[in-house]
Amino acid sequence: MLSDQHKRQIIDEGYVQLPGVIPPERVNAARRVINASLGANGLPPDKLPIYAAQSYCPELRETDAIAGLFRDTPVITLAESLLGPVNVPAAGQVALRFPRATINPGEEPPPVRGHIDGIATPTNGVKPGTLASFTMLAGVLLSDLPDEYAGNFTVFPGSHDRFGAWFRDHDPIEMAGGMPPVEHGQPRQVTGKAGDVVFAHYLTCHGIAANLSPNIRYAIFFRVNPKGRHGYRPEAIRDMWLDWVGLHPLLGR
Ligand SMILES: O=C(O)CCC(=O)C(=O)O
Repeated sequence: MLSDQHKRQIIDEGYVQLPGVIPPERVNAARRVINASLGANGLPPDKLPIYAAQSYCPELRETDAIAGLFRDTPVITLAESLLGPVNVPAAGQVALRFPRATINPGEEPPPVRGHIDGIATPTNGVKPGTLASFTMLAGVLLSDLPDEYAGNFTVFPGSHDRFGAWFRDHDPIEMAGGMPPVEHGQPRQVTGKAGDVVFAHYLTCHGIAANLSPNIRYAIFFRVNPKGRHGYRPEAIRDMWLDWVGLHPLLGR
């Protein structure tokens, strides 16, 4: 169950990390089907930019091994303690982050570039001029990540508040044209263990750290909305906690 401290962290920092939510058998089952897919199908070079932006192993996205990580584990109950009943995501994003082949001694890793999801790019499948917003990003780590710069999911704590403040005075659809000029703040790379789960507010700016480790980083992401809510919802961007009913008591609403 989520404690008040977990909930407070979401309010204050825009995300929370919950250790050990997914049992090891499920982590292994997900990694097994991903690795089997890579071995059987390979990675078509012409599809790599789309896979990186949307999902690797697209044929696995709706399978029990991948989509079941949300609907058949404690993740769904935890998510519903924040948002109330949710639309159960039909598919997960298979998010692999590959190591670089060479590392130059003494090289500074590049800074993590932050973004908010749902803004059209040439590869992410979002229709230009629209904003594919949602309520909560849920990430499942399938790799142990003891260190930084291993392809870590990276958040910019507190950025959700700054973006939320921006949208009190701006039409959310403006973001369809690109990231608003809002300070991202300092990045924090998420380290942890396979089976950990991260929940982040839609407005929490996030990105991917360079992978200077020798390993592929495995994770699955789900984009979650309350039941009956689909797609762009400007009122829930202007009023950034509107749909987070599980936080309303702590927010005094
Ligand atoms: O793979 C990751 O750690 C983050 C992926 C991401 O930023 C995204 O899909 O929006």
